[in-house]
Amino acid sequence: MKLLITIVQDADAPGLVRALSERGFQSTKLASTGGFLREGNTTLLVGVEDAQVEVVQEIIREKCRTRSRLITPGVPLAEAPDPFLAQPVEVRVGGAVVFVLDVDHFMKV
Ligand code: 2BA
Repeated sequence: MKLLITIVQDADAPGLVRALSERGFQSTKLASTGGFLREGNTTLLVGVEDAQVEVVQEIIREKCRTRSRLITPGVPLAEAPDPFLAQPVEVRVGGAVVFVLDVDHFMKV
């Protein structure tokens, strides 16, 4: 069995959870925050049999889009050593970041 720790953008999470559920995959949704943008994102825990990992990854690919975010470095213009440092910078986020972990043991009581 594998555990897919899947970090997605909040906007993609409802559609992904629905699509997984429709295909019979259970998931647990956690509210999380990205360390770089410090914005909310969603972490899904999905436990699946080894043979199903590819299927789940394909659903994730279908449902999660890459988006661009513009961030402005937090240096006041007057204090910036170079005016270009204060220009907004484009950051591409997602579609999804997926960690696939081996599960030693799984039980439901
Ligand atoms: P954030 O940490 O908020 O990062 C958002 C996006 O900012 C990243 O998108 C990446 O394009 C960019 N970024 C991150 N760190 C950067 C840096 N030091 N310099 C320049 N650009 C940087 P994604 O790579 O798609 O990641 C989306 C979210 O997935 C991340 O949100 C974070 O919550 C999570 N994530 C990504 N890689 C991870 C990892 N190795 N371990 C744990 N979480 C990770």
